[in-house]
Amino acid sequence: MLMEQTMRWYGPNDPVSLWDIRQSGCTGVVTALHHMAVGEVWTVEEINKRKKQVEDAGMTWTVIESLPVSEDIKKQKGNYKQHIENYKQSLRNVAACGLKVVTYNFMPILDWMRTDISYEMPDKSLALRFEKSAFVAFDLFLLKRPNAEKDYTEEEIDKAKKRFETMTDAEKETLYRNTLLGLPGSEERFTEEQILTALKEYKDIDAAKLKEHLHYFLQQIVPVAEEVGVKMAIHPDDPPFPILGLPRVVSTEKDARELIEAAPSPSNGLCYCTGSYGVRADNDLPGMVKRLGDHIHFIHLRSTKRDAEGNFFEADHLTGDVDMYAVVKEIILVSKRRNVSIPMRPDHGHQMLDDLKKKTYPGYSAIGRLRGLAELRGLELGIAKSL
Ligand code: DNO
Repeated sequence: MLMEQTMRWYGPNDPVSLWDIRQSGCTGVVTALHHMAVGEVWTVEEINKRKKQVEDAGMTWTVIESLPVSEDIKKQKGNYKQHIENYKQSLRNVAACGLKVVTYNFMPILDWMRTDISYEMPDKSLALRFEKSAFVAFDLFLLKRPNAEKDYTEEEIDKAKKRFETMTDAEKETLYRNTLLGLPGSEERFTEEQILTALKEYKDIDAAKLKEHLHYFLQQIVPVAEEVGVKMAIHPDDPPFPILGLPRVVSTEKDARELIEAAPSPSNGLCYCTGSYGVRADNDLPGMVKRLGDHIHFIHLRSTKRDAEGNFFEADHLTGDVDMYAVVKEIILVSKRRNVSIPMRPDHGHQMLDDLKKKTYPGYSAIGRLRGLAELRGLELGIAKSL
């Protein structure tokens, strides 16, 4: 069975409309109640309101991305027990509204991070990029995180210094804004003080501890998800390595396997994101689908191109380091074996053509994603027919 084609929609304020998504050939929409405070219960009424908007455009709300996990839960502090109860209630409510897949992540404080959100490609379209030296410069000289230099080699610090010296004030300001971009779907950015305070709270939480908290969270919520028929799909860390001294615990196949084993259930699964896992050369992407395929409930397809310096940019969907042919082939085989149509979305896209004149959410302009989706759809059909 072919994957179900979806696109992310950030809700009524998204400059990309539901009809744009429908015209891309999607049958499903991926969205969230971005206006709800993290930790609060999503009510049936609010969920149904959103669901109706999607259905009025002739599509289904296929996946929730994301039902966010509060910082208290990640740190096991403050109100975390209440937040876990609220999360369970939200799961019951989404199930009552007929929704079946819930994506979330367990990245401390920040979600995905890039230093550049308009990196010019040779064809003049714009891509998202992570530049190592710029990031180190941000950490050391803009944020001035206490003890940050301990996380870098002398050579890295040296390069960052040189890079910083080349930057104009406007470039520094842009770097600062890009790096501290708030959560997806929000316009707000963290202030320096907010981020430094938030970072301090993680000083006693290393990777082992954060993993423990993740596994505990799963052991609490997965039985409820199973009972109400919802599939949980954890999104990997983006980028898949520690940043700003914060641990990241969903970056590799081993991490994924451990979290599945911590709460075994058909409801405890993965959002398989080739863009995030693919930044690490040691992640075997097609092999992960083959081995973890039974647990994949949602798929993000995107490719990055990395270099030896630790930089990467988001390439076209079919180029870059991801062997998309091999990945899609494995997905087709797994879907056949399981007899399911797994929802997918083209993750991100270049800002191009008419979208260069528009302001859209970084990575989520319409035309670049449409290009990615069209290419992926053709690739999948071609492979499926030839198998
Ligand atoms: C970025 C996205 C992530 C993802 C969340 C899921 O574009 O892939 O922000 O939605 O991490 O919880």
